This record gives sequence, structure tokens and C-alpha cells, in this order.
Amino acid sequence: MISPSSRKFGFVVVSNRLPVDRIEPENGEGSWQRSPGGLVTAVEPVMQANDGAWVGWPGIADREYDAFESDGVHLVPVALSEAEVADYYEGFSNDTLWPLYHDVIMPPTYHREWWESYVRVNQRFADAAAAVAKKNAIVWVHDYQLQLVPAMLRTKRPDLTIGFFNHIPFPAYGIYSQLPWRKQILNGLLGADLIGFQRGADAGNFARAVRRSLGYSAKGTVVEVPEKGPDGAPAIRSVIARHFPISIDVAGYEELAEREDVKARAAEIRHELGDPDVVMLGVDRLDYTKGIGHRMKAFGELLEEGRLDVRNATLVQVASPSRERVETYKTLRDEIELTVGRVNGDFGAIGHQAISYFHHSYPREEMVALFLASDIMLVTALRDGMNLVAKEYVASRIDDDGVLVLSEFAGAADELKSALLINPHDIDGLKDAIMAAVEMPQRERQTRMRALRKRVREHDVERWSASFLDVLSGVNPDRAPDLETGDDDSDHPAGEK
Ligand code: GDG
Repeated sequence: MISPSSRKFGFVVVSNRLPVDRIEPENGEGSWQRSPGGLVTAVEPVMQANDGAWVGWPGIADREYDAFESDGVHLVPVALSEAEVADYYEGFSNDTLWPLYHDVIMPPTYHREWWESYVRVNQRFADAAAAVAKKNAIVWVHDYQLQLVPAMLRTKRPDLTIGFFNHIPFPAYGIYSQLPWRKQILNGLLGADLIGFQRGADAGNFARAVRRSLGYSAKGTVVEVPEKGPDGAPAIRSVIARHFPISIDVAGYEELAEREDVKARAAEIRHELGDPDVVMLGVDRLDYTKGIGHRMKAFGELLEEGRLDVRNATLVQVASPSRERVETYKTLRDEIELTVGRVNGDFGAIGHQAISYFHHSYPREEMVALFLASDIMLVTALRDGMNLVAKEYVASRIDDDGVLVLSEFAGAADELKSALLINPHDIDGLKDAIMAAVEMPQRERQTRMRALRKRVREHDVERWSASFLDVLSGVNPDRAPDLETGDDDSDHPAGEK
């Protein structure tokens, strides 16, 4: 019998986190629980249809786990020490790359030890993926934590077809060029055959960085990487870099929105909020890129100026806990909570809270109930790769009602053009957009929401993964296996309108 660790797979996904959480009760055996997310929904059917494996960190430091099966998917844990979590993950990924790639909204921290840890950990992920990939397999690497993996994999396994998807923005060269390791990262990414971005602008920024920093030709969506051919003679390897805007499991959200218990919960939420005329909602990880403070400032000023009245307008803000050991996130939490306290102290009335703030996570049913209970969804990100919450709100509004106020700086703005698009730095403009949403006639709300829903329904997450994988499996037609992607509309890439 083949032991689980020696099995090989024709399709391998690599991401920082495995799609499971370890549950360890005090007395009793530990077990794995699926952590549902967009990526799992998108790639799980492809995994199951193609006998796939998923390589990633299981979320607990200093622990080694054997590979195991979960819902028909083979999971391959990569171990990280406590020091590596601090240096590779919280340090280089979340305190160097994250702020840099989000247009330095916060100053990035550059530490050489963090970089060294990033290189070591990326090599470990590449080795783990190389060990489970069959000859000529397709490997799909995800996100900014693993940008060196494509080149490391190619060096070890030139037979593989390698894709990379960047979930966060790719910054303009003037910002990217700050990075002391800018060439190494670009060379790491260029190990892939296909590099996917959220927006056309991100792919353009990447191509410019490649031209300026490495001097390679990058025209349209093709980068020409000079290499040595098998005979040692100079050769060119083409890498495709283009956008594939990610999406959500639209049917899953619609199903929840149709459930009677979820609808009843939505009505109950409005009632518990004091049955105001207008409920506004924000749902974000507590992150400085999301512009939570900007939206609270705009809302507070509208109350102060009397354009909104706390007795009939309220803001619900879910800020789910995130990266709590990183210093900037601790400071952000203090700032946001101070603002909530001030706005409530200044404008609240008995029985009428201005802002209902929740620093915890909710089950998806409760999120959909919140979406249904809200007249206005505020997505005011200062910079965001896509912003799935905007799409989730739209997918849930099966009643064709509700207004989406959406930042131009979120990737979703490229597709959701019938939203009220705003610049979150322009507080007066944001206030006017909120008032336009409050006063919008029902017919206009309906027209806009229908257009938004049409877009999201036609471009769901299954289409996203299928279009990425169709392009990827087409780059090496002589050797990459044909993947079963379940999409019969695959010659229209997700990015095309
Ligand atoms: C990165 C990029 C890109 C949040 N709180 C709760 C909860 N959530 C869910 C949302 C949504 C997801 O988490 C957050 O996704 P976003 O896209 O909004 O933002 P990031 O976490 O920053 O994601 C982003 C994304 O990757 C995908 O490529 O769009 O730009 O930054 O699905 O619903 N879900 C539940 N309870 C919560 O309290 N159940």
C-alpha cells in the first residue's frame, strides 16, 4: 500500500494556510475542522475531480502533522516554528509586503532577518509541493506570502506547469521600488507560467516593475524571460501576466438569503436596532486598508450637521479580529474603538446607538442576515485587491434592494459600476454619497442592484478558477494534463466584459 506521504498528485494548490483549523479540546482527541472560504469553494470541485493536493500551514506553530484526507482533498501540512510565524508571516508578509503593496498607507518595516526567514519558509513550501506533484503536474501557488515559490519550484521541477495568483494589489513602481529585495521577488514570481492579478492595473504595474527593475521585455500580457536553453544557448521563456478578478460562491449566498430563518433573523436585527429608517453596514477584517475610520468620520459628521438623525439612522460595524500580534493592528484597534466611543458619546440617545460595533466573527448565516437587514453597505477601502464583502452583499440582495457605496480603490469597483463609487479620502464626497444612498428612490435602487447582481452572478468564483486554470493548462499543451474545471464557458476569461 502507498503511504499517504508518498502519494503524488496531478493538481496541487499551495497557499500560506491550509483550509482547516485544528480543534484541540482539553480532554479528548484533536480534530480538523474545515474553514470555509472563497478559495476552498473555488478550488475544491477542481481538487475532487482531479485528485488534488493542498499544501499549506495548518495554523499552529511548532507542530508537525502528517498529511491527511479531508472531504476528498489530500492536505499536506507545512510546519512553521514560532520564530518563523513572527518573522516570515507577521513580519515580512504582514508588516513589510502588506503595507507596501497597499500603497504604503502605513510605513512598511524592512528587516533583513524577516527576509531571510521568508526565503527559508518559501523554500520549505516549494519543497513540499515538489514532493507531492506528479510528473508534469499543474501547481497553483497563492498570494504574497509565497512569491518566491514559483521560481524555487521551477528550479527543482522544470516539468511542472506553475500558476500564481496575487490576491492583493500590486503597487506602482515608484512604491514597489522601495523594496530592498525587489529583484528577488520579481524573479521569484517569474518562475510561474501564468501570473494572475485582481485588476488590469495590477498586471500593468507588475509589467512595468519587470521592465524597469530587470530590463526584460513586457508587452501586453506577455513577459519575455531570458534563459539558457537545454543546449546552453540563450532562449526566451514567455510568462503571461494578466488579470482574473476573483469572485464568490454566488449560489451559496443566494441560498442563504432565501432561507426563512435567515430572513426572520434580518427582521429581528432591524427590530433590535430600534427599527430605524436607515441601517448602514460595514463588514471588514479590522485592517487599516479598509478605511473603517474614514466611514465613521463621515457618519459622525452627518450626525453632527443634522443631515442624519440618530433616532432614525444607525451604523453597524463588524470588525473581525485580525493579525492581533502586529503592532500597527493593535494601534488601529485602539483608534477605531476610541472613534466609536466618541461618536456614540457625542450623538447617541437612550435606545438609539449611533454605531453598533462588534469585534468578533459571525457565522455566514448571520452575515447574510446582516446584509439583508441593511439599506446601505459601506465599502470604503483605501486600497483592496478585490473586496469580496461587496460581492457578497450584492449576491445576498435577492430582493433587488439595498445600495452599495463602494470605494474606487477596491478591485471590485472595476466590475461593480452600478454601485455609488466614492473616493474614501474625500470625506465630503463620501458624505454626499451616503446621503444620495439614503435618499435614493426605490426604482433606482432596484435598477442598480439588478445590474450589480447580474454582473456577480455571471462571474462567480467557479468561473474565476476555471478561467485561470484553462489559461494555465493551455500554456504547455504538450505536457500539462487537461484539468476537469467544470466550466463550459471557459473561453471568456473572468476579466473580460
Ligand atoms: C484578501 C484581499 C481579496 C469577514 N468577517 C467575517 C467574515 N468575513 C469574510 C467576508 C469575506 C472575507 O472574510 C474577507 O474578504 P475580503 O475580500 O473582503 O478581504 P481580505 O480578507 O482582505 O482578503 C481582498 C481577497 O483576499 C480575495 O482575493 O478580495 O482584496 O485583501 O468573505 O465575508 N465571514 C464570516 N464572519 C465574519 O465575521 N463568516
